[in-house]
Amino acid sequence: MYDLDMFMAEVERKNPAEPEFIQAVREVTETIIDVVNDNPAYLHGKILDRLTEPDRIITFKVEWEDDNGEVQVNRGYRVQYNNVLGPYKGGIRFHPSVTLGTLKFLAFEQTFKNSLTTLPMGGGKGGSDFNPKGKSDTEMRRFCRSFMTELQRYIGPETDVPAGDIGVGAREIGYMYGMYKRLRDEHTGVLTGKGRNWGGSLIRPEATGFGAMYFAREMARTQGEDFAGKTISVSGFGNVAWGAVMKAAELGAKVVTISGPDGYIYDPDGVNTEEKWRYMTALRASNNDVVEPYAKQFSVQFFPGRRPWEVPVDMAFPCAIQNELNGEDAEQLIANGVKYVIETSNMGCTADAYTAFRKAKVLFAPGKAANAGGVAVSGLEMTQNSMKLSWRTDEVDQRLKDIMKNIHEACVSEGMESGSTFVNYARGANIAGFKKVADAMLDMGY
Ligand code: 2IT
Repeated sequence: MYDLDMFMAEVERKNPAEPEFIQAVREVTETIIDVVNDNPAYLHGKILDRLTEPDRIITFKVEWEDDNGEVQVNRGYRVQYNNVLGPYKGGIRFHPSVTLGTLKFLAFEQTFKNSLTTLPMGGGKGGSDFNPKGKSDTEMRRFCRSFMTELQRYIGPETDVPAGDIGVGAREIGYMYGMYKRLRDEHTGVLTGKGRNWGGSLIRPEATGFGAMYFAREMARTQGEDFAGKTISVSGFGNVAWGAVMKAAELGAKVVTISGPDGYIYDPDGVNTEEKWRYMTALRASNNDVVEPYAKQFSVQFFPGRRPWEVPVDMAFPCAIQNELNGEDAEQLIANGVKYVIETSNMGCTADAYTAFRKAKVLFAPGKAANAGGVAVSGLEMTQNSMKLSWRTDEVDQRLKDIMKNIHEACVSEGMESGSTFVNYARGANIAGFKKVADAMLDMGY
């Protein structure tokens, strides 16, 4: 039998100074430990011990030259967490907060998320502490090329397929793909999030935000409510937030906030026009990491240094980075009557926030379920690459919708509390994601 406290003490001992990894492991273990303890095969197979150790961790040096001719050194990583369901699959993050612990937590989450998509993908994650803020296009290119010079040894279309994440978008994927192709002389589906003309899937850039909205619509339906007409707060202003605001508008809901490290903007009419979406894209592409100019451009209010969680809404969508919504933010949202929280960033809510939502019976969708649309369309990109063909927009979108609906159903079937319509989505997602990975591990032995 596993004892939660004893098990977690051991995880903490083995992974010192990795608080996010420990947080992610605890959140999953808490919700599945009874399922494990009830199953002799999981116990005999030491499944929790095996799932909390990544298959392989690679770290490497990334040397590059900045525009002043100065030599710079960063650290690159790839965490190949688990490949029982398919090749390692997960994004690459370039952000100054990146540490090995961050990437271990992301790769751990990715393993269960990818399992939920039902597509054949294992879990991985990579990145660097490199900060894209203020970097020129030339610097980005030099860094990406240097990063791929090392990474290419460890990846391949049937081995490990990276994609974008924070700080890595279409441009960076392009530079990395170019370097891979040059070094290996292969044009394959080794990365996803590629450009349209060279193997990328339609809808991939928007997929995470679209998927989160499809998921939220299912949540509302389950409560007998209409998604249309809901007021929504979104944090962030990158790719994910962008897809989210566009799909929310299309489905008839109103997003009233977006945010950056500098603060948030409040747009009471909604971020709901082509012009506003285009402006968001231009802001992000500027590499300045600020949203304030949006407020000036569209004559709306900007709240410097504040987070959007103080605005009263029906639904909140953290779309920026881990632990961006804390216990106090959660209490504020609850006091303002929030009914749904859809974690669209990976582990966007702190453990305190998560506990507060659970106590207040707020419907809380964890990132591994709600944001799985991004990696799901990456999986569809891999399929299209393997078949050497390209699906139409409506084909990809329909598959994305079906996948999000299936994930929602899996969460409901494992997480609905008997005698009520309340769904513990975190428990549902963890159990559903875990079972497939665990069963495959047992099938394959050790
Ligand atoms: O967190 C994520 O799921 C991603 N950054 C997307 C990963 C992918 O392989 O598309």
